[in-house]
Amino acid sequence: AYIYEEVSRTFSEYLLIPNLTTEKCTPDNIDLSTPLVKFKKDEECSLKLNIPIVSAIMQSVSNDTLAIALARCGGLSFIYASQPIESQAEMVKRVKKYKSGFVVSDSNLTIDSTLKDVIELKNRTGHSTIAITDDGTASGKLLGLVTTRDYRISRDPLDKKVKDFMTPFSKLVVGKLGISLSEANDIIWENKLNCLPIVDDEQRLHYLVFRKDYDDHKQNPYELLDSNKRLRVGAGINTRDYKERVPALVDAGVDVLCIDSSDGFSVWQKYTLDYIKSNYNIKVGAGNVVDREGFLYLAEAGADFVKVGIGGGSICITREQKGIGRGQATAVIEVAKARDEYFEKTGVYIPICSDGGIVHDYHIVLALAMGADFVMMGRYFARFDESPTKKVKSGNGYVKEYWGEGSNRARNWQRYDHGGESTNLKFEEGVDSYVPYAGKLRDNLEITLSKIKATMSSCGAASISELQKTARLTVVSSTSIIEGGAHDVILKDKDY
Ligand code: MZP
Repeated sequence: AYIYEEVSRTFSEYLLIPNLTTEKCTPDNIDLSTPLVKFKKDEECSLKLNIPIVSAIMQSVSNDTLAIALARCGGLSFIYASQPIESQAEMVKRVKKYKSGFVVSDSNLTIDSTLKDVIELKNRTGHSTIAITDDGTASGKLLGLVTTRDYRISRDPLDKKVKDFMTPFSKLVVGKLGISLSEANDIIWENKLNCLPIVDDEQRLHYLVFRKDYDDHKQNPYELLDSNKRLRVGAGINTRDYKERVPALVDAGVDVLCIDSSDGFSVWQKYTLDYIKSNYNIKVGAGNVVDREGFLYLAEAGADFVKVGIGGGSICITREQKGIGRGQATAVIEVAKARDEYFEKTGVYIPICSDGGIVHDYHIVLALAMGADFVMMGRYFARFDESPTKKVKSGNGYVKEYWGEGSNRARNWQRYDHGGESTNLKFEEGVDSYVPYAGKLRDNLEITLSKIKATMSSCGAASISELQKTARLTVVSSTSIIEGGAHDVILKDKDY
């Protein structure tokens, strides 16, 4: 056997050493965009992320709700593959149908509707504003709006409150009376407005049409859209039913695919890539691998990006069950080196994704500094309102369910498939667990991104590629890890 001389290390064993911080890399100047798929030297990458974060291909993480929330913040979800083809394609379609900035159009309320109908709809949808059209459809003429906000619509054009509210819009396009709700949507969309004033010929205000997502949404600068203004979405696939699954996902409008496997260094991945590349024009990532050989195999097989990581996931017991895997930091460092050499040799840059094992926000920066182009996370996202799992009361707080794809609960045997006739999960490689509930994705991600930018600023890097080139990392001793937390003080919020 070949024995590697160096120890296999994980993220917590490293720290970054600050570089000179300048005006160039203040948090406001930091660019978090990153390539998602391969591109040639001197060419623009055709598919980029606005932030270097994607969500895991897991039942307990990436459904359409989470995909919409994440794409609206600049990242991307890969809708989980361990479900029937039709339901996965439906999820993709729902993300592609979502039009950020859409005002309420599912009201089905007409002028004959009662207040009870309106209240029922408000309670059911959680929308703060309901539009009423003459025929109850989005193309009908707007007759009125019902809102719970205090800048309530007034039919009185002289109302001072409304006038004040309208002032900031005076330079922007306004809708004309008689406009349909869908026309209003288009104007809101085109002009990136949160609210559209509808006026008559004498510019007197009659209605304000709000964005559906007005409550929690100011236009997000990171929002991940393509040319037809739809959110981006990815989907996982496996090496068994790809001949049926891929066409359905492509028809549904998926932007990018990823072969999902716990061990991607296999001929099954090559066969899957061969088939997709000769029949479809869609980008597809492959993995997971943890070394140079695995990366080169998938690169040669045509992968558009390569995912790195075996056994580091929070719910993963692959290392205990099968004895395979590698410390995530060591795996990323080696694969990134192979990726850079491959780029030197061929002029083709293949992005790599560090998948699993991110415990602290700063681990994301470590992964990027070590050469990853983006990270994939499961546990992180499972904690949020938007993940598909149950929120359960625990003590004084809440937890959310989070289970691995290799657990008996998910039974995703295709992810752990070694070929042959067997179509069963023979033994578990993942656990069923809880994670602490953390609220809305957007609020948490904002904090994470601020931390990433603060760290990059300290490292003197204004972009991810600059961080990859200039970062300096050091291995830490176990005693210096203790020094890194609060120590030798009595914390005020602890009971003694
Ligand atoms: P984490 O973010 O929870 O640490 O790790 C998520 C990653 O763990 C996933 O993207 C996937 O690669 C991996 N995973 C998912 N299910 C299992 C399992 O059941 C697993 N063993 O290892």
